Amino acid sequence: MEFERTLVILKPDVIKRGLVGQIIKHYECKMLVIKNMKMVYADESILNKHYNEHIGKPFYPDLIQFMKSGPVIVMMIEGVNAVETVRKINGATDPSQAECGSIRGLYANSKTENCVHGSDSIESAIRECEIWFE
Ligand code: IDP
Ligand code: MG
Repeated sequence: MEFERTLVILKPDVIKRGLVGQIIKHYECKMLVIKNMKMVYADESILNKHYNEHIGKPFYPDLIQFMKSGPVIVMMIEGVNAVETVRKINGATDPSQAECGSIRGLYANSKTENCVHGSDSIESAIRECEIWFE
C-alpha cells in the first residue's frame, strides 16, 4: 500500500464529447485526489517529450494529430497505489480489449481515440509530472 502520485490526461475526445465530469468521477470514486489540473493545447514539442518511447512507431503520426486536435486536461492525481489504480480504472489501450467497467471499456472509440492517459510506472509518473507541471 504505497501513497503515490501519477499523471492523467483527458484526451481531446473527452472534452469534445462532453465527458469530462463523468470521467473525473471514476478517479474520485476510487479515493484518488486531484492535486493539480489544467487545460492546455498541447504542442508537438511537449507531446514528443511525453510520448518519447513511441516516436517512430506506425501509429505515432495519428496519435500526435489526435492529441493536437483540441485541448487536453492534465491532472496530477494522488492516492494509495495511484499508478496501478489509475491504469485499472483506464482499462486496456485497445477499447475492444478493455474491461467493460473501465473508462476505455465504457467510452473509448478506438485504439487512438481512447479517452485517457495514465502513467505506466512511478518513474514515468515523475517524468511526466515534470513535463506537464514543471
Ligand atoms: P497506454 O496509453 O495504454 O499506456 P501506450 O502503448 O503507451 O498505451 O500508447 C500510447 C497511446 O498511443 C495510446 O493510449 C493510444 O492512444 C496510442 N496507441 C498505442 N498503440 C496504438 C495502436 O496500435 N494503434 C493506434 N494507436 C495506438
Ligand atoms: Mg503508455
